[in-house]
Amino acid sequence: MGVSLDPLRGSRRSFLRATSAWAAGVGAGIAGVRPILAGEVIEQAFEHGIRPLVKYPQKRPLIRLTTRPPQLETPMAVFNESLLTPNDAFFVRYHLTQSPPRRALLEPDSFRLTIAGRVQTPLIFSVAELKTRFEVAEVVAVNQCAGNGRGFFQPRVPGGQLGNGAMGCARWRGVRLADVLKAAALQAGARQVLFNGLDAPLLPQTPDFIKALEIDRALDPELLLAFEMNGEPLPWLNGFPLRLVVPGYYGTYWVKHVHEITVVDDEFKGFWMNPGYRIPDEPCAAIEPGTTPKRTIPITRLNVRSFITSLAAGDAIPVGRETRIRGMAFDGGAGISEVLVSSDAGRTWSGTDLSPSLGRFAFREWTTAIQPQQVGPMTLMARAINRLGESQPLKPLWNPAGYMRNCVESVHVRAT
Ligand SMILES: Nc1nc2c(c(=O)[nH]1)N[C@H]1C(S)=C(S)[C@@H](COP(=O)(O)O)O[C@H]1N2
Ligand SMILES: [Mo]
Repeated sequence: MGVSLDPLRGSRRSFLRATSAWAAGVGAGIAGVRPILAGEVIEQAFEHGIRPLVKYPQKRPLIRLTTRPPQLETPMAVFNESLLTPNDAFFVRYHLTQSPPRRALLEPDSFRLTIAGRVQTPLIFSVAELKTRFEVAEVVAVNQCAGNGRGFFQPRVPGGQLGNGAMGCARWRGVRLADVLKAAALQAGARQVLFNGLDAPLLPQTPDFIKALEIDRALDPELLLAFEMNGEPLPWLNGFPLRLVVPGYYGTYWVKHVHEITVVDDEFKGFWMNPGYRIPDEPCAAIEPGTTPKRTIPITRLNVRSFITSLAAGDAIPVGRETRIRGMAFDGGAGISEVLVSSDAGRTWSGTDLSPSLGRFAFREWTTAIQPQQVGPMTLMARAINRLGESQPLKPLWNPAGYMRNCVESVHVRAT
């Protein structure tokens, strides 16, 4: 492949040009937020929050957190563009320095998926063989990093200082993991299923990125070995040619470039399951800020979140006239039942209109109108409730890894 992962070695013209396919999705009467250009910087709303916008292969300029491995965040304005996050704007998260795997390892001639361990028939497939051997299925689902919003934690916590752009919603298409496991025939006593991708650590002492799912979860027909995202092959940086899709679970389980599936009869203790990606075994995974949890468990399901997407901090809206606003909400699969909006910093709340659902794992659009009565600053908030009656706390919760932020977010605008 002639593409370089170093943006400065990439095409200078595309590096400098605005690449936004803006405005297409900005619906009737709802204002948009301005597009973002490569070479600019943005500032996240926390200390040390200045980030460059950088263009990577198959991506438009995104918010760069780290270079090795590449970690890119989606600018919030993208979530106002369409409910399905475009592939070229979808966030990128890797742990290991040798990421993404070299393109040559991923091409049809070399890439194979193996299924081994506690199975009666170990199997090996190319992606083309998976497509012909198994039924193809689809799901619209949110992939969100456990650490999305970590940069807002107070007191601050170590780890990638992310704003809220480490999330996205896409239509994933692939074969069911359950069908593939059944074809391999599990042995009695199978307890967990491990997933390994082709990315590798640079140093031998760095643990490889391997994730484990309990056998019942792995056999859930919702889970896919996906080869397509929004009708296209997966982008290189999002797992080409095959990734695990675990609807309702945090992104850490959505192993990219997955090439080894291993069934085991005990509990896997690898670094990325323990001590990595664990939350306090407490309601809402929350403990007293600055303290250490007594007991931890692996992180699993997304909690309820919602965002205002049509307005950004500092925007002006007219007094005495209706402004239509919108945003989206999601949860771990119960489904959103209601989204409330406040335009007075949380003193009073009113309902919004929910657009038709794309499925219980998807971003759900909401819209409403607000009408400022007087000139001055306004704090807008959205708060979602799911079908289980779960909602979002008004004040942020805390845990030492900076996971699962889901408090009500504020957008500070001016009525003029
Ligand atoms: N092979 C591999 N898969 C991986 C990771 C990784 O480091 N290597 N990171 C995981 C984490 S923590 C997240 S949040 C998601 C991010 O998916 P994306 O990069 O497609 O947005 O990928 C997951 N799958
Ligand atoms: Mo993540």
